[in-house]
Amino acid sequence: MTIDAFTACLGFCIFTLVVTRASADCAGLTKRSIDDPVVCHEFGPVCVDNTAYMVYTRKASWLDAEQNCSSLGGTLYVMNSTKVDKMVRKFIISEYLDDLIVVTGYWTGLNDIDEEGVYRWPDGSVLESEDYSRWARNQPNNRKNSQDCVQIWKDAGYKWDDATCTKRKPYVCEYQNLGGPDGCSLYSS
Ligand SMILES: [Ca+2]
Ligand SMILES: [Ca+2]
Repeated sequence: MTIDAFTACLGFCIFTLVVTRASADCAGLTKRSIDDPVVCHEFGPVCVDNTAYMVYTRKASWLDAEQNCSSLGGTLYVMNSTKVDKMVRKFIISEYLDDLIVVTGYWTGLNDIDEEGVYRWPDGSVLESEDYSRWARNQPNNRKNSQDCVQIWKDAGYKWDDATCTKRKPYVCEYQNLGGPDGCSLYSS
């Protein structure tokens, strides 16, 4: 086995482990449509640059969602580039996930829990003004002084919106360093 093959296998195996753990009740990684029975609450993966993204439609508070992602070896979603933001958005739309559940939006990892107005990713890094962002119109607005967790908001074309962290929403987890593009071939649209 060449080094490359080994590396590819290693990435694949880790990836398979993560996804298998995440999808224990699921029929597989095949593309789903509105005609499928709703037996599965995990959808994906979508892969971008060594990171796999999975959508979980079982609703949870932001904190529970982050803990669920962590327990699977990941974190809540970091949509820090146009490419990633667009890919995940397209996946949600193409899988008709909004038709499977009543949804206003999906939790992401971005939050200003620690300090109002300072948005941080799960690793603690700050969203700076020059960084990629895609806020919905007039957002973030910290409505009623109680919005610290960021969703991708369905009614705003999945642009970003700060929302109340205790609200239960579906969410997106990400799993990093999966060993290259091999993992991505598991999902084919
Ligand atoms: Ca806030
Ligand atoms: Ca808001």
